[in-house]
Amino acid sequence: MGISRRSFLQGIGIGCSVCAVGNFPPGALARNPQLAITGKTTFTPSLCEMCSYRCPIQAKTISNKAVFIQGNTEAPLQGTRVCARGGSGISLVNDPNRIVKPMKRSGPRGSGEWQVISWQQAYQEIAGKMKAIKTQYGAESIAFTSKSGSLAGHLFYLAKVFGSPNTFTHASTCPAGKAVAATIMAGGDLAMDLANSQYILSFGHNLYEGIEVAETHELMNAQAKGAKLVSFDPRLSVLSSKADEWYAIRPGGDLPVLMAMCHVMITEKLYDASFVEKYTTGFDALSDAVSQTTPAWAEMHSDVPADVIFRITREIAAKAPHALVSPGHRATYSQEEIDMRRMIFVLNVLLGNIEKEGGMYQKKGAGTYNKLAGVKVAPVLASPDVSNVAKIAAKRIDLVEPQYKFIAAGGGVLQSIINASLTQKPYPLKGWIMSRHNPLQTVTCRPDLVKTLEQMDLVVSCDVYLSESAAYADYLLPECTYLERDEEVTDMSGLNPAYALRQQVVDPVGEARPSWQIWKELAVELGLGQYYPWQDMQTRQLHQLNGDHGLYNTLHEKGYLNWGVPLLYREAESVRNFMKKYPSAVMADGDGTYGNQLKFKTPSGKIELYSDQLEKLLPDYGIPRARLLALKNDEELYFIQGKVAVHTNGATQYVPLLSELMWDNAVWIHPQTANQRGIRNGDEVWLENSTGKEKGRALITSAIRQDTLFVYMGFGSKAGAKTAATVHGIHCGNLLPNVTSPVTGTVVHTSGVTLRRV
Ligand SMILES: Nc1nc2c(c(=O)[nH]1)N[C@H]1C(S)=C(S)[C@@H](COP(=O)(O)OP(=O)(O)OC[C@H]3O[C@@H](n4cnc5c(=O)[nH]c(N)nc54)[C@H](O)[C@@H]3O)O[C@H]1N2
Ligand SMILES: Nc1nc2c(c(=O)[nH]1)N[C@H]1C(S)=C(S)[C@@H](COP(=O)(O)OP(=O)(O)OC[C@H]3O[C@@H](n4cnc5c(=O)[nH]c(N)nc54)[C@H](O)[C@@H]3O)O[C@H]1N2
Ligand code: SF4
Ligand SMILES: [Mo]
Repeated sequence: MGISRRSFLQGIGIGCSVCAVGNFPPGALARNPQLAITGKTTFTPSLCEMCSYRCPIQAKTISNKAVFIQGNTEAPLQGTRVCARGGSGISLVNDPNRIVKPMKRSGPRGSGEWQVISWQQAYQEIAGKMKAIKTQYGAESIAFTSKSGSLAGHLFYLAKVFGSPNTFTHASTCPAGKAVAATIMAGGDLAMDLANSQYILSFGHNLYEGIEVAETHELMNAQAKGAKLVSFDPRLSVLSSKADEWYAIRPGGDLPVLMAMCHVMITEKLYDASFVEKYTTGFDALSDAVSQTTPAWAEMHSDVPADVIFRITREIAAKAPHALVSPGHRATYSQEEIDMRRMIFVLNVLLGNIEKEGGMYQKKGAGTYNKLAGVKVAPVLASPDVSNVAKIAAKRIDLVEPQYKFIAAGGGVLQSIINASLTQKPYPLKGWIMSRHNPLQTVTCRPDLVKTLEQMDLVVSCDVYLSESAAYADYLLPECTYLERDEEVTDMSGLNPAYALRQQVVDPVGEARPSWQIWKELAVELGLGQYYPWQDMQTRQLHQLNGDHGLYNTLHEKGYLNWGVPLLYREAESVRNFMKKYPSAVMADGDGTYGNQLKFKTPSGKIELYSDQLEKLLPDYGIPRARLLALKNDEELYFIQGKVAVHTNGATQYVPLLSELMWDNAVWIHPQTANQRGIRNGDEVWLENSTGKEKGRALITSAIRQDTLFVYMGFGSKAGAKTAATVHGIHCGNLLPNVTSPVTGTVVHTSGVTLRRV
């Protein structure tokens, strides 16, 4: 594809926005007269929640008003850095348009007519309706959904004591693809040592816009030290613009390129044979599977030139093992998700980069670390103190098909709520309790989701705003923002053990409450109070810390604590440092490493390049076979999406500072594609397919393939609170049919659309 990365798009104007700030510059206050408050100043360490990455932060408050946020310097990878969204948390907490009292719908669903009610009335009426559904249809007829994290734990515990197995996180709309692939192959997820990598391939992992401050910063450091970054993305993302090479890959063309790279690695014997021999099974079956997947073949399916595939494979192999292929974060470009993510892990294995500097590694939590050190280095957290809860007999609505056996229950296949509701199979769903979740924006197929919500007897949303989905609820329960609540201790271990804590920075506004309190109080109203022996968050934290008051106080004071030295099992120097620090540590192997400690929770105990258990379940999926299913028809263009640096998913469009920064998601259109349709820059355009029709504004740019349209996700809400950023732009869920990829159960985020001028 002949797009040069120099012809960078005009008019987007958003760069990588991870900014290091000094210690609370005085200008931060002076520039904003609203914040020129005087009084007692405090600094509280906590965790951000402007996205679910939860970076360690430190918040400055004056007289109980949050005025400034920066990173928590106790966390080495964070420093003072936060991203634009993290810094704007003060705009969220101080926003007069937040929902701060419980509300009950007074008009039709989605109409926006509400009446304020008391917490007591909310609990009584919701509990009454839940009991009625339980009596008529069974407890399993209520679905509980939440973004994963500590909040999900409390909602899912309510589901459990109430008797419903149907709990879902956002996983099947986000990271489940790589998580399932890692589970099948390596028995669990692997993390990246980006900072020390010398050669990095990204297949749409967009770390300079889909920001996670620590990882983004590590990538910046690696590049500063001279690492080569190659980006495959159908459009020139900010990451692509900062890469050494960018290839405008055809949407869904990743699997062929990965298989061709694997083909070159094997046929040219560039792979780490001793690693493969010692730690893997299934190499011969893998070699067979990629024997025909040549770079020339991959070029036909991806538009990435064959000579480029040859060269890049040789280059990265030359830098092995200090090189990696990013497993990516968000699913899912095509129905071949499981094979695509598995092939990424395969390439990392062939590079022999596991537990090597600049490669992939297993996270080392306190349990593992202490065992190796032969002493208690870090505290091991106690699990929540909860009474025995009866096992639920009812089966989940999803995960019934054997192909889904690798999906973590609790995460589940979120979009099966649509299928079960509309087909009444395997049984009808009559209630939906959602927390920190905006499915109308973030799941798929908005029209079917509206039908799903309309046929429910009860819909409850716990949110900080009247989101598009909350607008379809019967009850809106206002959670206080992350700066107004305490939460459990979070495990943040990486190369060594670490914990962090979210703690209250300011008093909650209005009657907003933390959701752990809301679900506990609702449980009491349901007559399930006996399952809640704990008093408040402090008692839970103290229980987690095994009653260690000293540790409790230090964690509250610092907000983030880590122990020991970074440990990579297969790096002799790392192991030497570890053994020097802990004289009682397990002896190193003959070669001075902990290579023998590297184990994988798979049936063979090795990395399964070919998975028997998967092959038995689904003969077609046992080994990548590069069957590429069509993502669009011939008349259509590919429709793809991504994150923008200054917004989070379908959430921050409500936040004043961010809504003002960016309030529309223009449609990226290649000049030739626009010319053919008489479209000029700024024109209004229609995007349409069998799912829906959306009106947007054209951004003509050569930073995208001719056959592809791109928008940033999260705009164009059709209901809920109105801000500049919710009323403008393209609603992605209205252009995505409900398609699930096999084995991973993830929603496919690529579709086909037609394009014309309004
Ligand atoms: N088309 C398309 N769809 C996508 C994606 C895509 O790229 N394209 N990306 C996917 C990805 S990666 C993800 S992770 C999902 C995310 O989708 P969701 O899981 O729905 O998460 P968000 O949109 O981040 O936030 C959901 C809601 O949380 C509310 N909220 C914020 N803070 C709090 C809080 O402290 N308490 C409570 N109770 N509520 C709060 C916000 O107001 C918002 O309404 O979307 C996925 N959907
Ligand atoms: N600023 C910001 N940061 C965030 C978030 C946010 O909403 N905003 N969300 C957080 C969350 S929940 C997540 S999951 C991560 C997400 O982090 P990423 O997964 O890195 O983010 P996306 O922007 O969704 O990345 C998708 C990229 O893939 C490209 N793409 C689309 N189709 C294809 C294809 O077929 N092949 C290839 N190779 N590329 C394709 C898109 O153009 C886009 O650049 O970011 C986290 N950080
Ligand atoms: S990446 Fe930004 S928004 Fe997300 S948690 Fe970190 S600072 Fe907050
Ligand atoms: Mo995500």
